[in-house]
Amino acid sequence: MMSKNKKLNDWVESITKLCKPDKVYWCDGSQKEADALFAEMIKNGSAIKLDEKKRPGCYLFRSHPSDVARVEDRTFISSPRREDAGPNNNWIAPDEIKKTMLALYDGCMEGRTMYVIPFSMGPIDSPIAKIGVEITDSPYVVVNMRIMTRMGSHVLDKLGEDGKFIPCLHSVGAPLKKGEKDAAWPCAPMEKKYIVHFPEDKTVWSFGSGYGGNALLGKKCLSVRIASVQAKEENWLAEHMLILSVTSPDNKTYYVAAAFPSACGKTNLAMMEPTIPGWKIRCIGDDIAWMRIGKDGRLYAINPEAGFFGVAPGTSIKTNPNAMKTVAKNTIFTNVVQTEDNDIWWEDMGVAPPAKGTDWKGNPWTPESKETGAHANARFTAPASQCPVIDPDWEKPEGVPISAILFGGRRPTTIPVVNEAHNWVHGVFMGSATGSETTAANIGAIGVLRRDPFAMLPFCGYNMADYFAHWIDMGEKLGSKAPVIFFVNWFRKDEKGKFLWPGYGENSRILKYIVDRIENKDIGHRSPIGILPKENALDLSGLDISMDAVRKLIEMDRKGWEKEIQSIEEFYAKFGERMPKVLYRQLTELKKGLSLKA
Ligand code: SAT
Ligand code: MN
Repeated sequence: MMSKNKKLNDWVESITKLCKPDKVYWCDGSQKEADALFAEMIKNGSAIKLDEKKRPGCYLFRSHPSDVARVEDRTFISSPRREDAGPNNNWIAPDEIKKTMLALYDGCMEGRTMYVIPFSMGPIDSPIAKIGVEITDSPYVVVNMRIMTRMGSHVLDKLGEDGKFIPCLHSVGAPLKKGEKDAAWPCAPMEKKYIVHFPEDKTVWSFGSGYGGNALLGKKCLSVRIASVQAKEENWLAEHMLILSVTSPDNKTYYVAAAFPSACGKTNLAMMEPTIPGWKIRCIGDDIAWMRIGKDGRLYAINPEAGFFGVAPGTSIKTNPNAMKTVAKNTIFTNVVQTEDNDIWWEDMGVAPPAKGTDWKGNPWTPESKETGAHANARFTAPASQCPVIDPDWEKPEGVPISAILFGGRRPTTIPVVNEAHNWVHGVFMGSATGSETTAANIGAIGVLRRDPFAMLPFCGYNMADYFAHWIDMGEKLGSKAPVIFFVNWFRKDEKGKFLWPGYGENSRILKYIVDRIENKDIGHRSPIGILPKENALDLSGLDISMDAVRKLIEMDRKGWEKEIQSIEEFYAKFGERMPKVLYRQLTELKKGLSLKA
């Protein structure tokens, strides 16, 4: 098979010559094709079919122990000029890295099949959607891309003879000699892994890793890193944000987009079961939002993805009942525990652990084992359409109109549970100062505060100072139609290290407050750090929480903010002169408000 698109055919031909696969296969996206790929992967020992009665259509994979998360050290923005990648990215010159990677790609698919995956990010009929084509030698990537994107022949039809697409090249970097037995999870050693983005060519080259965001190139690579560059060029926003809808008891629906760093509970928030009576929350997306100004001047968002690639450990009936229902069937599990009766388990799943099982490394495991059974970044890949609370409008081609934008992170101190920006520029300041304790979603130290502006630090495809300027510019274009911006923090702790806020479904109380503020209810008071809830503003009915805790959650912690400002200043300094002046002015205003020396 070939496509009608000459550019695509030429590209596939040139990559075939370079990578030298045994076979080239164009994916049609059908169930039959997926079944055949799973059957093949079961045969060679890389997939395990789970119990058909307990988990219909589900499979388990175990990654190589070195290939368990995104590798930010090995991720590069290769723009012609270093300053365009900015201090927020690893940079490497395009000529140099192309030379290195062409040598790595040369013959890298020997003994393997090369798959051509045409995919659409966004509903295929959406004017906001974009087409990509991923070439990969990993059948695991194919079956994951089939869930995470709209993938298959219909995308080629849409592409036609001269449609545009974003080429994404991926190899696990493990050629097979004749007769050599394949690894269960082939990949290359760390020093040969490269995840490289070329913003000028609008293309992605990935080598050596088979995992998540390193290999499913439609996700972070295309939909955020490359798309963020396009968004700046074309006056829209490509963001690391969930999208949800909140419906009030009087049946009014509001759409909210929210940015949190990886593994801060975005998926939990996106499909939360509200605890307050009469309110409904539905999910449009859990990770990425593409937003454009619509005909009426408001900001409209689509979820470019078609599935959820969620963190398994910690997901339970209590923390995320709708995710548990979503992963009941047709789901791919990676690095979780296999139980004796061939189902899956992970830490904090809310059900008793199996007496005996097999851990994510394939070793025998019992609850007494020293190591966890599932990897901390174990994942499920599940179709969004299976989510019980998927919003009826989640595939609306024009998207949904956004009323509020939230920023948040894991902040044990200082940051209030909810804080409203005075205006758009102040909101951009808040977004730029987003920070979080690090988690297992990327390889590196865990539990230290890292500034992660807009939760985009690992995902912004260009200089972050220019990105801030782009956000300020978008605010000017949106004018009075701009969404209201809030900063939220579910992770505030007391002196003993106990969480002050119950989180999860109780976060609906904060969403209710946000909706009331959108409706201009007089329940907030101005403070130098933002508009904070008045003492009785939060609906706490039926919640067992002390007034002391509530006061702490909504206070302005002057001492804490002094430190916070210092840390933000240090962070801003990295961007030097390129930083928009209005953001420095926000810092000065804040200092004045707190009676600190400006
Ligand atoms: O590995 S992914 O980038 O897909 C998941 C995440 O880190 O958010
Ligand atoms: Mn993410």
